[in-house]
Amino acid sequence: MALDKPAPNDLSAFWMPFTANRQFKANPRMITGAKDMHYHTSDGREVLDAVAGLWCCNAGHNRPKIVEAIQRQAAELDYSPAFQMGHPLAFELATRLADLAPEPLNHVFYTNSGSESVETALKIALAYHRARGEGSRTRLIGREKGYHGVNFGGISVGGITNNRRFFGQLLAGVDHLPATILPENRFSKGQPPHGVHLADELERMVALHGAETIAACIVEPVSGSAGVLLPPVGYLERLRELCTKHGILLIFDEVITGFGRLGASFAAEKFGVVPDLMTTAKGITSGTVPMGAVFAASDIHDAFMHGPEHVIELFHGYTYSAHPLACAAALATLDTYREEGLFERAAEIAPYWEEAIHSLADCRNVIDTRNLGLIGAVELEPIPGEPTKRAFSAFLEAYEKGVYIRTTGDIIAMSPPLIIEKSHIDRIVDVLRDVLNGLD
Ligand code: PXG
Ligand code: PLP
Repeated sequence: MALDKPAPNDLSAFWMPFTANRQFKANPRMITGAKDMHYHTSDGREVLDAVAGLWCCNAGHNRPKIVEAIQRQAAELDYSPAFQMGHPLAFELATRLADLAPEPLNHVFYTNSGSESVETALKIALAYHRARGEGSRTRLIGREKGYHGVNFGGISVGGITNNRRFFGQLLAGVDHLPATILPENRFSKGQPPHGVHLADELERMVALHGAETIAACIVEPVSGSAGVLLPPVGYLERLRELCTKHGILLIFDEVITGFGRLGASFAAEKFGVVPDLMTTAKGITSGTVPMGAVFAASDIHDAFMHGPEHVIELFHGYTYSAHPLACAAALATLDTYREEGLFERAAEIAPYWEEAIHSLADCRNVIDTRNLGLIGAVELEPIPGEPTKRAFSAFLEAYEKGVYIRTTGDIIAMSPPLIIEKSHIDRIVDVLRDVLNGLD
């Protein structure tokens, strides 16, 4: 039981990621266990997980089939190289993943995180054009407020100011589309109606730089980290159209939207818009073992399969690409998703989730509510001169009341495990209403 595990009394050595270290260590929130929809804390409480960890534990926590697969694999084959060597699970998993993805995304390159998936996709895009004799295509287009992980390529195409401003010049030759934020879309249910024209900004970039200099355009189909920014109706279709017209590769960063989050295997399936490259991570193993995967369309993969057969086609890869534990976890995760019909379940419960999120619209300081699939956001009016403080207070209060939410700026973001029940949704909303109406 959680209480049997004492909290450590020296917290100083661990430099925590994306955390106010001094504030946390003065008043730590220590998680010691988890099961299904809940975390267990060191002070013996159960906390309802409204975020699926960090948008990743889509099957819920400590699911038996996944746990057993990891345990079994650790005892059978702990590690094997993926450079010039192989192990069967890696191939089995790639086939399963390719079957899950829309045509023609038939090839899978393994990584260990979303950040690595993004670097991999950007490098494949650049090398692809070069392999086809279009080496002048070196520019990358991202989007303001986009999140593509924390490595140099990812923060260069990303558009979250604090993730960029401290780290120098970043990659050269990057431009950004505008974020899909329009005041007239406030309180929209599902995809907002206005803003397809924002995709036309890509035409301006083509006019400015010349299509022959642009390699790829990367967007999150629904952006998560910046606070749940949704694609207006028709927007992704328009981006696809323009990329095709100008020979620009379209990359969907599906690190969050992949594996059922929107009630479909991928956002590409949900929206019926297929990119040339698709980056994934998180839900691929339901967060249990670090893993990512980049899906490539057949023509992209095939463009590399020329030249002498003894020569490496792509000079890229990670020590832990196709790690056996990750492959075993991913296969068991895909089994769990399929056997429990979790993507369909997410789609079925999404209308209830939508109503629940929007029922918070009349709470104190709420300036927007938005949702899609099993993602929801509640945006608060910032306290003048103290941005982020109001939402962070809501996070602390909700945690005390037994619900874990996530905040970015003054936006509360939620993305629960796909096993969520209506009673859990009711509890999240009741606690949030209480918290919001009790805050200054
Ligand atoms: N792309 C997207 C679209 C992401 O959401 C990454 C890349 C990077 O993945 P890794 O595995 O390197 O973290 C992400 C990750 C949050 C939050 O609450 C979001 C992410 C990670 C941690 C917290 O907003 N997204
Ligand atoms: N740094 C050094 C010194 C290495 O030898 C390696 C891999 O061999 C790396 C970094 C890259 O590590 P990884 O393959 O886990 O990304």
